[in-house]
Amino acid sequence: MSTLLVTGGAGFIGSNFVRHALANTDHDVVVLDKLTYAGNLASLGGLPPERFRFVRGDIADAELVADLTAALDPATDAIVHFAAESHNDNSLAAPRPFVDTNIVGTFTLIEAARRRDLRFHHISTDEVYGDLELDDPARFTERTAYRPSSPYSSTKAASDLLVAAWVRSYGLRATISGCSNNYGPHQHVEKFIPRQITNLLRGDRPKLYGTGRNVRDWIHVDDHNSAVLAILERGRIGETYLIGANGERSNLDIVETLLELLGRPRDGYDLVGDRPGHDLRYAIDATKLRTETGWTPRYTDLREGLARTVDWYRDHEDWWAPQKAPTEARYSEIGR
Ligand code: NAD
Ligand code: TDX
Repeated sequence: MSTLLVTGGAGFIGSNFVRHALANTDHDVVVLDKLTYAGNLASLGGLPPERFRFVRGDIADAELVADLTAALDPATDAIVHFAAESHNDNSLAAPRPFVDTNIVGTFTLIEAARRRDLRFHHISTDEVYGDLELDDPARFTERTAYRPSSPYSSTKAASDLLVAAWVRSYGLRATISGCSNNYGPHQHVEKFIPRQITNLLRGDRPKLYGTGRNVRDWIHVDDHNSAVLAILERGRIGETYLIGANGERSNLDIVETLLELLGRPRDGYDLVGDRPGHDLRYAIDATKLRTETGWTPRYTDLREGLARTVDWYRDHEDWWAPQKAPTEARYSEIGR
């Protein structure tokens, strides 16, 4: 491959992917991003202009998408599709943009990809499978039935089904990956870990939904992105691969670790109201990805990964400070 068209490349995972791909492969990168509240050009600063181009626009804009894909070579190039409305709490408050971007946007891209027979990789999430009981020995696999809970996860599930149908009916050369919860630099402060880190850095208290017992399976964003490259290079067309790094922790555990890393008392958090429909536990079995592609995660020490993430937010207040007040204003409107 020589050029990757990366949608959502100004967001958290997409911007880390662009850096990762430019540093670790020979691909050039074109980013298509609408720059919603979640997109930030500052996350793409300092990239080599001879290998990187930014285009502001909507993935649901069929004309723009046709223009950009006309420039791609089906023999060598690919679309890597990260763009989405990604936050569950926002989806509960206002679901419409999730339908427009996650469903209609994905439809627009796969229509363009099939017309030009372009290789397509669709980024999805473990949330399409709903949740697990805390004591369930099972983890999600590629064969788990879809059972999404929120407007966010149901629109991601719908987009997965569109891609799978385009593979079967039109021969679209696509793969799908479903990853667990990511953490790392450049994540918007609306999300759990950066919200708590930035609260602590400003002298405020972390906010835990419900009782804090919900479990998420954490993976460093660079491990997610190395897995995406492994799937692009070695994944089988038509297949789904789950990405996870055995990082299950309760939300309370994460908050206690952050409090300790920042030298605050272990009980220095607030319990706030719960998220409606709040998924209890996610857990990924990544055996298929590991055996078929040989991928392994690099960040296996979550405490160490969190410590580095705290350092990043401490050193980059200029990046996150403008997001903080509007984000907390949205949370106070919903009482969390
Ligand atoms: P994010 O919200 O940080 O970034 C999304 C990006 O997409 C932003 O730059 C935004 O401007 C852009 N965008 C939104 N609507 C657009 C549109 N209509 N056209 C063009 N660009 C648009 O999201 P993220 O956390 O980086 O997630 C990226 C992808 O990974 C999503 O598909 C998400 O479902 C998936 N995912 C995320 C996680 C996680 O833990 N964050 C885990 C698994 C999967
Ligand atoms: O302030 C908070 N307090 C809290 O207890 C926030 C923002 C969240 N939470 C809880 C809710 C969840 O149990 O923390 C957990 C993680 O919350 P989010 O960061 O909102 O992530 P989640 O809802 O698990 O979804 C994430 O992982 C899967 C991403 O946002 C999705 O894009 C991805 O698909």
